[in-house]
Amino acid sequence: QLKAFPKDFLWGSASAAYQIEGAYREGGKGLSVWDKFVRIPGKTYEGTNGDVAVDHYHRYQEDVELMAKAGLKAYRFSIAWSRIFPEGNGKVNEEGVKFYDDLINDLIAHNIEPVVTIYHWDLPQALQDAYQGWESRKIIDDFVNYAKTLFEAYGDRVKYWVTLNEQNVFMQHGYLMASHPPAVTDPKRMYAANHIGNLANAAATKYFHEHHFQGKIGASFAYSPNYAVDADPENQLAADNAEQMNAYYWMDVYAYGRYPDVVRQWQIEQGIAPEIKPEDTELLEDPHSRPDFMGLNYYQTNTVQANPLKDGVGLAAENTSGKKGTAQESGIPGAFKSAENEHLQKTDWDWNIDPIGLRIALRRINSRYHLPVLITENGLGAFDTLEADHEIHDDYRIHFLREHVKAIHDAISDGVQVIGYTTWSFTDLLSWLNGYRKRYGFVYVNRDEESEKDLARYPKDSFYWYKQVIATNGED
Ligand code: BGP
Repeated sequence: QLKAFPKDFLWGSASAAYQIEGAYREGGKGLSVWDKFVRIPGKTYEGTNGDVAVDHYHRYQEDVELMAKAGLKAYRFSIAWSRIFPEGNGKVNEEGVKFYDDLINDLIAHNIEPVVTIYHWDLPQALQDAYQGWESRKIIDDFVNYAKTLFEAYGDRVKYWVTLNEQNVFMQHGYLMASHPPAVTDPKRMYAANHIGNLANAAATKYFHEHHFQGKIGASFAYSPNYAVDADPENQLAADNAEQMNAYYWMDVYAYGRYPDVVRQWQIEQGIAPEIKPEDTELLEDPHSRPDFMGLNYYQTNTVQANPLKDGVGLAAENTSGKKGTAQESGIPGAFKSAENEHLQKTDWDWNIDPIGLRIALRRINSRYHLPVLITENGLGAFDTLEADHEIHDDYRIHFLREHVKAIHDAISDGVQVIGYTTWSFTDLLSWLNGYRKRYGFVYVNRDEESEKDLARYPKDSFYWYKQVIATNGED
């Protein structure tokens, strides 16, 4: 007998400020590191940027209206730090505070639970200029001050807070692969900045708990479980290395306040271990710094094999072309490297499609951390076609999501506590490095080069499918 989805399950969708809002210089907003980064030639797909994005800043009421039509129970969005503090700290920009206040009120008026991400990568450029952002411990106080401003402004209405979105992604892309700002390639700097990120995260979480705000708080992590390519113990060890380095290293510190010894040892040997002061450990291990849930962004699994020392490849590489089969090998020398998984299909961007992997991710988080899980992202990036009648027949997306909903159902039946599921994404939006043609939404946003680029919204077939899923609490 399968357990059904809980009655109050948060069926929803997600987005992030930079990817939808546009209005990058309006409403008193300061510039973020992304506003600057997208202007460096060759950094994003055909130079696309979020200056206008899907103009959610001006059209949020229309978007909330559509969410209500789909019957969404929750909507996850992020706040642009530089709308609240144009300089990152100092004077609050009341116009920015009001924008999110209006959005939150509008959501609540439509019975949609706001799930607020405090940081989804758009660091105020002023803080990067002042002290190199995440590389300075000065950011800890600024981040806590920013979070506190949000708790005080919206904490009476917001019950779910996500502190940092995908620390693993923005740190690795920013400081190892140089594909996100500040575009650095230096593992030592990456682990140092990451440790500071963990301190900022812990300090904000601690502040939230100590001041008895209502609601729950946690970070969202991009977890892609690692499989070994076969039963060869060398490859099994490689899969364990990948779990330790790419998953436990990041999630353990949220849940337990400490890094896995195996990774710490490897960092010391490589000379890239971050400095951990006694007061850091105290803060990280403080019970008030513990999250109330684990936020899970799930897209795919990785399959790995042994990686003989020095025969290494870079830490990761991505297909940003949308041409299947163009992803490069990735891995860590001596630890693991990517391998093909003959059992899995791929998206056009070479992401493995693996619904069972979601069930595995949920079970592993449950056994290792004993925390409820909020699935804060999951979805399929694809090329969609707008038909002459403004319909979009995205049966591939329905199929993808249906299989993942089944996997969540199975995990709940296994005993995992899952609070909700906010798919990526509600409307189409900007994919950081892949432009606007990699679409994820239930709602098509018309930005095609040949047409009028009017940013009109058209619900896709998947919109009506999801509406039915929500109405039947997961039966579809
Ligand atoms: C996650 C991010 C999202 C979103 C998503 C899809 O890593 O949190 O912001 O972009 O991935 O990724 P992409 O746009 O690269 O396809």
